[in-house]
Amino acid sequence: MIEIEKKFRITKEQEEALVYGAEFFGEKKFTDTYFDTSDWSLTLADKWLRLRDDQYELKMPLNKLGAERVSDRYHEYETEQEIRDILQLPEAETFAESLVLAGITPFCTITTTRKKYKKDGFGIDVDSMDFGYEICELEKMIADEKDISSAENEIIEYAKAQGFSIGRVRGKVLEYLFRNNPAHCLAVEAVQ
Ligand code: V4E
Repeated sequence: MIEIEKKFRITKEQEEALVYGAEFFGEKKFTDTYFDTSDWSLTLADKWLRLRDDQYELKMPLNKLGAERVSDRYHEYETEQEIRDILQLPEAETFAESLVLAGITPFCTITTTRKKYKKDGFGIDVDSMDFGYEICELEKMIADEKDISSAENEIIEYAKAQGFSIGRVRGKVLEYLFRNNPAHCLAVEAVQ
C-alpha cells in the first residue's frame, strides 16, 4: 500500500468540525531526534534520519528534488542494517557509534502529541508539537501507483470543502529549523 498524505494548518474551529463524527484511534506521544552531517548532506538530499523514541528510521525521497511536490512521498527504512547499508555507515560496535564515525549528529529534538482519526475515507492526524506548532495531515491509502494523482486530488478537494487553505505548509522539522536555524531551513527549501 502507498500512503498519500498532505499537511494543512487549520484553526481550532476547523479542527473541531473536521473531527466531529470521526472515528478516534487514540493519542500517542513520541520524541524524534533528527540527524545530519555538519554540511547538511542528508537533509539537502531530502533524506531524513531520526531516532523515534528508541528506534532509528530513515525516510528516503520518492519525489524527484526540484519536481513539483503535491504530496510527500518517501520510502521508510526501520532496521539499523538497512539504514547502515543505504547510508554506507562505517562498521562500529553500536549504530550510534557508526553515526558518530560518519560525522552524523543530532540537529533537533521534537516531542509530538498525535491524535489519529478516520472520517469519510481519509486518515486524519492532528499533531501538536512541544515548540508550539500544530499540523493536520490528511492521508489516503492506495494500492497502485496509477492512483496517486487521483488520491492527491481527492485530498485537495476534501480540504477545500472543509475551507482549509491550500498552500505549502512547513512540516514540523522545517518549522523548527526556521525558528532555530533559519539558514538550514532556507537551504533545504532552496533545493526542493
Ligand atoms: C520528510 C521530511 C521531514 C521528516 C519529518 O517528516 P514528517 O512527515 O514531517 O514527520 P512525521 O512526524 O509526521 O512523520 P510520520 O510519523 O508521518 O512518519 S522534515 C522535511 N521533510 C520533507 C519535507 C520537505 N522537504 N518539504 C515539505 C514542505 N515538507 C516535508
